Amino acid sequence: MPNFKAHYELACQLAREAGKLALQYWDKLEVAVTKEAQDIATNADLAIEDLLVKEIKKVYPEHNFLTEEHNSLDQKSDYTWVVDPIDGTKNYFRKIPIFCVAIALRYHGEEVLGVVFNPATNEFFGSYQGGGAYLNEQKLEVSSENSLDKAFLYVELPNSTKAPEIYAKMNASLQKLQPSCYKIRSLGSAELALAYVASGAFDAYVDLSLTTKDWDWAAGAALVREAEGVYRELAGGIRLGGNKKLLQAIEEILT
Ligand code: LIP
Repeated sequence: MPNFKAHYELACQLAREAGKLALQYWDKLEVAVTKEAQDIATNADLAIEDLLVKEIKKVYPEHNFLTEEHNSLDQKSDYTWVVDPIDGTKNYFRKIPIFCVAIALRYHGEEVLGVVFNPATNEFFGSYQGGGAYLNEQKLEVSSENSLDKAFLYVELPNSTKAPEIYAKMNASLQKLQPSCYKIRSLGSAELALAYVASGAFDAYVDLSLTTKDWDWAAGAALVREAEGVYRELAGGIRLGGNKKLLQAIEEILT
């Protein structure tokens, strides 16, 4: 397995530059693209993604890219950069400081590096395989809570334009989960939520939306795994992150 430290250092430097740009754009935001009825990209999303991809390409011109906006590129490389310039755009657009720049690297399909940076709070989460997971200078480990009835859960909910079958499944899962745990929260940034699972702030992540894309979770999955946790997908498409025992309890409730 190669060493990913140099890739990680590049990702950290670029995430900081991207974060600076996100704050600079905050006073001159415009909706640049309306994707589906409730899905937007701002001028900042586009500019930040362009910056990240351009700078990574300078160092790794042969790598693949999987990005939220318009820079995906398959060059049949073993390496794929997964980039969400701003995860939580709807929060960002409304000046709610719960959003992040998210950069992940996959090697042969496995997430080996994850950086999640919220420039509004200066929380910088980073990890690469074998290097530990950190929030700023603090080393991270997922929560050791394994009783579901005491667990503080992040639940990812779908956008409101999705198919009714998705609501039916989500409602059925919520009806089982809510009375079984301590408390449920949803913040509007899956990447940031997974970073908070890596830090132990949330005991587990439960994605009931069935609609998150790779760039919504790849960096967070790397962080959770490097913080001694597990990130995985259940057969029906629900995605979970947290410690192994708690995830087992959640899986039992949901299946
Ligand atoms: C969001 C996703 C995010 C998820 C939110 C929402 P936005 O879209 O990117 O990962 O947690 O619920 O769907 O706000 O970035 O357009």
